[in-house]
Amino acid sequence: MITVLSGGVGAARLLRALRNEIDPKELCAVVNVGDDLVLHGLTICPDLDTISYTLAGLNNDELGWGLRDESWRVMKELHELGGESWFGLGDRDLATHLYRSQRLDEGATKTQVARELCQRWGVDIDLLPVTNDTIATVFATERGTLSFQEYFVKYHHDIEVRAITIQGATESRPTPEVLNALRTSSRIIIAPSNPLISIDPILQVPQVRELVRERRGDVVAISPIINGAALKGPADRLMREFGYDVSCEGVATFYDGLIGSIIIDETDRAFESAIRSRGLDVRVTTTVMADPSHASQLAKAALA
Ligand code: FO1
Repeated sequence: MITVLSGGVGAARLLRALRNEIDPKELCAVVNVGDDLVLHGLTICPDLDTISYTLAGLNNDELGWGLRDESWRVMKELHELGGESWFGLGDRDLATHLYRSQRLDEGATKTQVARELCQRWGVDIDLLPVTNDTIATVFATERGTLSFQEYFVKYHHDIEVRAITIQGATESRPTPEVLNALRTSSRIIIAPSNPLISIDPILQVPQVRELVRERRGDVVAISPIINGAALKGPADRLMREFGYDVSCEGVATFYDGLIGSIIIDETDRAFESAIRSRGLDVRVTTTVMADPSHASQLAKAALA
Protein backbone atom coordinates (compact mmCIF):
# COMPACT_ATOMS: atom_id res chain seq x y z
CA MET A 1 0.00 0.00 0.00
CA ILE A 2 1.13 3.53 -0.84
CA THR A 3 -0.36 6.44 1.11
CA VAL A 4 -0.38 10.03 -0.14
CA LEU A 5 -0.87 12.93 2.30
CA SER A 6 -3.04 15.18 0.17
CA GLY A 7 -4.30 18.72 -0.30
CA GLY A 8 -6.25 19.61 -3.45
CA VAL A 9 -5.08 20.13 -7.04
CA GLY A 10 -1.40 19.05 -6.78
CA ALA A 11 -2.37 15.90 -4.89
CA ALA A 12 -5.18 15.13 -7.34
CA ARG A 13 -2.78 15.28 -10.31
CA LEU A 14 -0.20 13.17 -8.50
CA LEU A 15 -2.78 10.51 -7.58
CA ARG A 16 -4.01 10.45 -11.19
CA ALA A 17 -0.44 9.76 -12.33
CA LEU A 18 0.29 7.22 -9.58
CA ARG A 19 -2.84 5.29 -10.54
CA ASN A 20 -1.25 4.56 -13.93
CA GLU A 21 1.89 3.15 -12.29
CA ILE A 22 0.44 0.83 -9.65
CA ASP A 23 -2.78 -1.03 -8.93
CA PRO A 24 -5.22 1.66 -7.66
CA LYS A 25 -6.31 -0.79 -4.94
CA GLU A 26 -2.82 -0.32 -3.47
CA LEU A 27 -3.16 3.44 -3.34
CA CYS A 28 -4.90 5.60 -0.77
CA ALA A 29 -4.97 9.29 0.06
CA VAL A 30 -5.16 10.83 3.52
CA VAL A 31 -6.94 14.07 2.74
CA ASN A 32 -6.97 17.49 4.43
CA VAL A 33 -10.34 18.61 5.78
CA GLY A 34 -9.18 21.91 7.31
CA ASP A 35 -10.63 23.80 4.27
CA ASP A 36 -14.08 22.28 4.79
CA LEU A 37 -16.95 24.63 5.43
CA VAL A 38 -20.66 24.74 6.08
CA LEU A 39 -22.41 27.26 3.84
CA HIS A 40 -26.14 27.51 3.07
CA GLY A 41 -26.46 24.62 5.54
CA LEU A 42 -24.36 22.41 3.25
CA THR A 43 -21.09 20.66 4.13
CA ILE A 44 -18.47 21.34 1.47
CA CYS A 45 -15.16 19.44 1.37
CA PRO A 46 -13.03 21.16 -1.30
CA ASP A 47 -9.94 18.92 -1.19
CA LEU A 48 -11.90 15.65 -1.16
CA ASP A 49 -14.05 16.90 -4.03
CA THR A 50 -11.14 18.24 -6.11
CA ILE A 51 -9.45 14.84 -5.84
CA SER A 52 -12.51 12.72 -6.57
CA TYR A 53 -13.65 14.94 -9.47
CA THR A 54 -10.13 14.77 -10.97
CA LEU A 55 -9.85 10.99 -10.59
CA ALA A 56 -13.32 10.59 -12.09
CA GLY A 57 -12.34 12.81 -15.05
CA LEU A 58 -15.12 15.23 -14.08
CA ASN A 59 -12.98 18.15 -12.89
CA ASN A 60 -13.18 21.68 -14.22
CA ASP A 61 -9.68 22.29 -15.52
CA GLU A 62 -10.13 26.00 -16.23
CA LEU A 63 -11.26 26.84 -12.70
CA GLY A 64 -9.06 24.27 -10.92
CA TRP A 65 -12.04 23.36 -8.70
CA GLY A 66 -15.58 22.15 -9.19
CA LEU A 67 -17.11 20.16 -12.05
CA ARG A 68 -16.78 20.45 -15.81
CA ASP A 69 -19.78 21.52 -17.96
CA GLU A 70 -20.97 23.54 -14.98
CA SER A 71 -23.83 26.05 -14.92
CA TRP A 72 -24.48 28.73 -12.31
CA ARG A 73 -28.24 29.32 -12.25
CA VAL A 74 -28.66 28.77 -8.50
CA MET A 75 -25.78 31.13 -7.63
CA LYS A 76 -27.20 33.80 -9.94
CA GLU A 77 -30.64 33.56 -8.28
CA LEU A 78 -29.00 33.59 -4.84
CA HIS A 79 -26.98 36.68 -5.76
CA GLU A 80 -30.18 38.42 -6.89
CA LEU A 81 -31.79 37.57 -3.57
CA GLY A 82 -28.85 39.22 -1.80
CA GLY A 83 -27.62 35.87 -0.44
CA GLU A 84 -24.00 34.87 0.10
CA SER A 85 -22.62 34.24 -3.37
CA TRP A 86 -18.89 34.98 -2.96
CA PHE A 87 -18.16 31.24 -2.76
CA GLY A 88 -19.18 29.79 -6.10
CA LEU A 89 -21.20 26.59 -5.98
CA GLY A 90 -22.13 25.40 -9.47
CA ASP A 91 -25.46 23.69 -10.13
CA ARG A 92 -23.83 20.28 -10.69
CA ASP A 93 -21.43 20.72 -7.75
CA LEU A 94 -24.41 21.55 -5.49
CA ALA A 95 -25.72 18.02 -5.98
CA THR A 96 -22.54 16.66 -4.33
CA HIS A 97 -23.01 18.96 -1.33
CA LEU A 98 -26.72 18.14 -1.04
CA TYR A 99 -25.90 14.42 -1.12
CA ARG A 100 -23.08 14.72 1.44
CA SER A 101 -25.06 16.96 3.79
CA GLN A 102 -28.09 14.66 3.75
CA ARG A 103 -25.94 11.58 4.44
CA LEU A 104 -24.07 13.34 7.29
CA ASP A 105 -27.44 14.34 8.71
CA GLU A 106 -28.47 10.68 8.62
CA GLY A 107 -25.40 9.81 10.72
CA ALA A 108 -22.91 8.76 8.03
CA THR A 109 -19.29 9.87 8.46
CA LYS A 110 -17.24 11.88 5.93
CA THR A 111 -15.26 8.69 5.33
CA GLN A 112 -18.41 6.77 4.41
CA VAL A 113 -19.74 9.57 2.21
CA ALA A 114 -16.39 9.86 0.38
CA ARG A 115 -16.53 6.11 -0.32
CA GLU A 116 -20.12 6.31 -1.55
CA LEU A 117 -19.36 9.19 -3.90
CA CYS A 118 -16.18 7.50 -5.18
CA GLN A 119 -18.12 4.32 -5.87
CA ARG A 120 -20.76 6.29 -7.78
CA TRP A 121 -18.08 7.96 -9.90
CA GLY A 122 -15.95 4.85 -10.42
CA VAL A 123 -13.00 6.21 -8.41
CA ASP A 124 -10.98 3.20 -7.32
CA ILE A 125 -8.54 4.90 -4.91
CA ASP A 126 -9.52 5.03 -1.24
CA LEU A 127 -9.89 8.72 -0.29
CA LEU A 128 -9.66 9.00 3.48
CA PRO A 129 -10.50 12.26 5.26
CA VAL A 130 -7.85 12.49 7.99
CA THR A 131 -10.57 12.83 10.63
CA ASN A 132 -14.35 12.60 10.80
CA ASP A 133 -14.34 15.33 13.44
CA THR A 134 -14.64 18.99 12.53
CA ILE A 135 -11.34 20.83 12.17
CA ALA A 136 -11.03 24.30 10.62
CA THR A 137 -7.99 26.21 9.43
CA VAL A 138 -8.30 29.85 10.49
CA PHE A 139 -6.08 32.85 9.81
CA ALA A 140 -5.22 35.77 12.08
CA THR A 141 -4.80 38.66 9.64
CA GLU A 142 -4.68 42.45 9.55
CA ARG A 143 -8.45 42.23 8.89
CA GLY A 144 -9.10 40.06 11.92
CA THR A 145 -9.74 36.32 12.08
CA LEU A 146 -10.75 34.77 8.76
CA SER A 147 -11.99 31.30 7.91
CA PHE A 148 -10.01 29.37 5.31
CA GLN A 149 -12.31 30.20 2.42
CA GLU A 150 -12.66 33.86 3.46
CA TYR A 151 -8.87 34.12 3.31
CA PHE A 152 -8.56 32.07 0.12
CA VAL A 153 -11.55 33.14 -1.96
CA LYS A 154 -12.92 36.40 -0.51
CA TYR A 155 -9.49 38.00 -0.07
CA HIS A 156 -7.75 36.00 -2.87
CA HIS A 157 -5.02 35.04 -0.30
CA ASP A 158 -3.66 38.56 -0.90
CA ILE A 159 -3.53 39.61 2.73
CA GLU A 160 -0.84 39.37 5.42
CA VAL A 161 -1.22 36.37 7.73
CA ARG A 162 0.05 36.61 11.32
CA ALA A 163 -0.96 33.19 12.59
CA ILE A 164 -2.57 30.01 11.33
CA THR A 165 -4.60 27.87 13.72
CA ILE A 166 -6.22 24.53 13.07
CA GLN A 167 -9.29 24.82 15.28
CA GLY A 168 -10.49 21.56 16.76
CA ALA A 169 -7.31 19.67 15.80
CA THR A 170 -6.19 18.89 19.37
CA GLU A 171 -9.53 17.29 20.26
CA SER A 172 -9.95 15.51 16.91
CA ARG A 173 -9.32 11.82 16.32
CA PRO A 174 -7.75 10.30 13.23
CA THR A 175 -9.95 7.63 11.66
CA PRO A 176 -8.97 3.95 12.13
CA GLU A 177 -8.54 3.72 8.33
CA VAL A 178 -6.01 6.57 8.42
CA LEU A 179 -4.04 5.03 11.30
CA ASN A 180 -3.98 1.69 9.50
CA ALA A 181 -2.80 3.30 6.24
CA LEU A 182 0.00 5.18 8.01
CA ARG A 183 1.13 2.08 9.91
CA THR A 184 1.02 -0.44 7.09
CA SER A 185 1.94 1.45 3.91
CA SER A 186 5.31 0.61 2.43
CA ARG A 187 5.68 4.26 1.46
CA ILE A 188 4.11 7.57 2.49
CA ILE A 189 4.26 10.32 -0.12
CA ILE A 190 3.66 13.95 0.86
CA ALA A 191 2.00 15.48 -2.21
CA PRO A 192 3.24 18.81 -3.65
CA SER A 193 0.52 20.58 -1.66
CA ASN A 194 0.86 23.68 0.50
CA PRO A 195 2.91 22.58 3.57
CA LEU A 196 1.37 25.15 5.94
CA ILE A 197 -2.30 25.00 5.06
CA SER A 198 -2.85 21.65 3.30
CA ILE A 199 -0.39 19.23 4.92
CA ASP A 200 0.01 20.77 8.39
CA PRO A 201 -3.72 20.39 9.24
CA ILE A 202 -3.30 16.65 8.52
CA LEU A 203 -0.17 16.47 10.71
CA GLN A 204 -1.92 18.30 13.55
CA VAL A 205 -4.51 15.57 13.99
CA PRO A 206 -3.32 13.60 17.06
CA GLN A 207 -1.05 10.60 16.35
CA VAL A 208 -0.53 11.52 12.68
CA ARG A 209 2.70 13.52 13.08
CA GLU A 210 4.13 10.89 15.47
CA LEU A 211 3.30 8.06 13.06
CA VAL A 212 4.82 9.89 10.10
CA ARG A 213 7.93 10.60 12.20
CA GLU A 214 8.24 6.92 13.12
CA ARG A 215 7.97 6.01 9.43
CA ARG A 216 10.29 8.79 8.18
CA GLY A 217 12.62 6.37 6.40
CA ASP A 218 9.67 5.53 4.13
CA VAL A 219 8.38 9.09 3.77
CA VAL A 220 9.11 11.12 0.64
CA ALA A 221 7.95 14.73 0.17
CA ILE A 222 7.55 16.42 -3.20
CA SER A 223 8.47 20.09 -3.02
CA PRO A 224 5.62 22.41 -4.09
CA ILE A 225 8.15 25.24 -4.32
CA ILE A 226 9.84 25.34 -7.71
CA ASN A 227 12.48 27.89 -8.54
CA GLY A 228 11.47 30.06 -5.58
CA ALA A 229 7.72 30.11 -6.21
CA ALA A 230 4.56 28.03 -5.87
CA LEU A 231 2.86 27.01 -9.10
CA LYS A 232 -0.51 27.92 -7.61
CA GLY A 233 -1.83 29.40 -4.37
CA PRO A 234 -0.11 31.16 -1.47
CA ALA A 235 2.53 28.56 -0.40
CA ASP A 236 5.44 30.87 -1.31
CA ARG A 237 3.94 33.92 0.36
CA LEU A 238 3.01 32.01 3.55
CA MET A 239 6.44 30.37 3.79
CA ARG A 240 8.03 33.83 3.64
CA GLU A 241 5.60 35.22 6.22
CA PHE A 242 6.39 32.36 8.60
CA GLY A 243 10.17 32.66 8.24
CA TYR A 244 10.92 29.73 5.91
CA ASP A 245 13.27 30.06 2.99
CA VAL A 246 11.08 30.08 -0.14
CA SER A 247 12.81 27.16 -1.78
CA CYS A 248 12.81 23.37 -1.79
CA GLU A 249 15.34 23.66 1.05
CA GLY A 250 12.74 25.63 3.05
CA VAL A 251 10.30 22.78 2.37
CA ALA A 252 12.90 20.31 3.70
CA THR A 253 13.20 22.49 6.84
CA PHE A 254 9.41 22.50 7.26
CA TYR A 255 9.33 18.69 7.12
CA ASP A 256 12.46 18.28 9.28
CA GLY A 257 12.37 14.96 11.16
CA LEU A 258 9.32 13.72 9.21
CA ILE A 259 10.85 12.68 5.86
CA GLY A 260 13.70 10.51 4.63
CA SER A 261 13.65 11.81 1.04
CA ILE A 262 12.58 14.81 -0.95
CA ILE A 263 11.89 15.22 -4.64
CA ILE A 264 12.92 18.57 -6.04
CA ASP A 265 12.53 20.10 -9.47
CA GLU A 266 15.25 20.13 -12.12
CA THR A 267 15.41 23.92 -11.88
CA ASP A 268 16.43 23.53 -8.21
CA ARG A 269 19.34 21.15 -8.79
CA ALA A 270 21.67 23.67 -7.09
CA PHE A 271 19.99 22.81 -3.74
CA GLU A 272 20.70 19.10 -4.05
CA SER A 273 23.96 18.91 -2.08
CA ALA A 274 22.82 21.28 0.70
CA ILE A 275 19.70 19.16 1.28
CA ARG A 276 21.69 15.93 1.03
CA SER A 277 24.07 17.18 3.72
CA ARG A 278 21.08 17.21 6.13
CA GLY A 279 20.97 13.43 5.75
CA LEU A 280 18.07 13.37 3.30
CA ASP A 281 17.94 11.40 0.09
CA VAL A 282 17.25 13.80 -2.81
CA ARG A 283 15.74 12.98 -6.21
CA VAL A 284 15.84 15.59 -8.95
CA THR A 285 13.18 15.36 -11.65
CA THR A 286 10.50 17.41 -13.31
CA THR A 287 7.85 18.17 -10.68
CA VAL A 288 5.53 20.25 -12.88
CA MET A 289 2.70 17.92 -13.91
CA ALA A 290 1.93 19.99 -17.00
CA ASP A 291 1.28 16.95 -19.18
CA PRO A 292 0.79 13.21 -18.60
CA SER A 293 4.39 12.30 -19.46
CA HIS A 294 5.82 14.72 -16.88
CA ALA A 295 3.29 13.59 -14.29
CA SER A 296 4.24 9.98 -14.97
CA GLN A 297 7.94 10.80 -14.53
CA LEU A 298 7.19 12.37 -11.15
CA ALA A 299 5.00 9.43 -10.08
CA LYS A 300 7.78 6.99 -11.01
CA ALA A 301 10.31 9.02 -8.99
CA ALA A 302 8.00 9.00 -5.96
CA LEU A 303 7.66 5.23 -6.17
CA ALA A 304 11.30 4.47 -7.02
N1 FO1 B 1 -12.10 28.70 -5.26
C1 FO1 B 1 -12.24 29.97 -5.68
O1 FO1 B 1 -11.24 30.63 -5.95
N2 FO1 B 1 -13.49 30.56 -5.79
C2 FO1 B 1 -14.63 29.88 -5.50
O2 FO1 B 1 -15.72 30.43 -5.61
C3 FO1 B 1 -14.50 28.50 -5.10
C4 FO1 B 1 -15.61 27.71 -4.85
C5 FO1 B 1 -15.43 26.34 -4.55
C6 FO1 B 1 -16.55 25.52 -4.38
C7 FO1 B 1 -16.38 24.17 -4.10
C8 FO1 B 1 -15.10 23.64 -3.97
O3 FO1 B 1 -14.95 22.34 -3.71
C9 FO1 B 1 -13.98 24.45 -4.12
C10 FO1 B 1 -14.13 25.81 -4.42
N3 FO1 B 1 -13.03 26.64 -4.60
C11 FO1 B 1 -13.20 27.94 -4.98
C12 FO1 B 1 -11.67 26.12 -4.40
C13 FO1 B 1 -11.21 26.19 -2.94
O4 FO1 B 1 -11.48 27.41 -2.35
C14 FO1 B 1 -9.67 26.09 -2.76
O5 FO1 B 1 -9.02 25.93 -3.96
C15 FO1 B 1 -9.26 25.00 -1.85
O6 FO1 B 1 -9.95 24.99 -0.63
C16 FO1 B 1 -7.75 25.06 -1.59
O7 FO1 B 1 -7.28 23.78 -1.68
